Amino acid sequence: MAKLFRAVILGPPGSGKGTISERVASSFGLQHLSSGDFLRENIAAKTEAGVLAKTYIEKGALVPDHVMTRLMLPRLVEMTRHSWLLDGFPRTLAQAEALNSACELDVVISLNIPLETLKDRLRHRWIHPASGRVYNMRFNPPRVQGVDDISGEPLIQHEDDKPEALVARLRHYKDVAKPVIDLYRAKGILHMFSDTETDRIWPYVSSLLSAKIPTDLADAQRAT
Ligand code: G5P
Repeated sequence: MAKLFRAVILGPPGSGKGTISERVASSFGLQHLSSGDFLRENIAAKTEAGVLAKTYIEKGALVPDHVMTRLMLPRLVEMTRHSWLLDGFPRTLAQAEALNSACELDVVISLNIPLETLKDRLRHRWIHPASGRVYNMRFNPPRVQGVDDISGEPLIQHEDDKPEALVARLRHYKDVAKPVIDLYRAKGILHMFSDTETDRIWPYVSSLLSAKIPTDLADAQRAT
């Protein structure tokens, strides 16, 4: 069997992790595993972890490490036969160490986006809660202000995209991300990309992955 490929994408809230991950999934066939999506599924299903996580997310705070590792690691065990890109986990050194003990990573992509760009993007992000469709009032606006294009239902802002929570998230991100970035740099698997636009970062991410992912694996992943 071809060697599997495991990657992580790091970056502050609004840095484009989700957008780039979707492109990686469709171009290279990796499974996109998003800790934020996973948390939102648990919140919607009112699981014990979801109910607990909601109180942190609404404040713009990180969900405690023991809750995150208990949610994420079993999910990765289910994926032992797949190549994946992990988006949003690990966020802290404790999470990175837990991930280390569970699997070996091939590549870590780190997005380095100016603070003003992040604030601007997230302030304008609205979602349709039932479908998870995401709009950006500047980048990707709905046809009618405040209303989902398909269902006609109202759009809402994530609690953690509102101004009070947003500033707390961005400030905290830098402090907790530094030791994680240092760890992966020391392992020699960190690749950092700096720009204000996802479309300008994407070609570099794409060529990195083209060089790192074996061709037979990329073909096999697309076929599954
Ligand atoms: P999430 O869901 O992981 P965040 O806060 O890390 O959420 P977010 O906000 O989803 O990340 P992103 O994935 O980095 O951002 O970026 P994105 O969604 O692709 O893009 C952001 C916006 O910018 C979108 O509207 C997009 O259309 C737009 N955009 C993208 N590129 C461009 C561009 O080039 N130009 C412009 N103009 N716009 C662009 O986590 C949510 C919460 O869950 C908890 C935390 O509380 C977190 O806050 N959580 C964890 N807690 C502890 N440990 C963990 N591991 C956790 N994981 C999640």
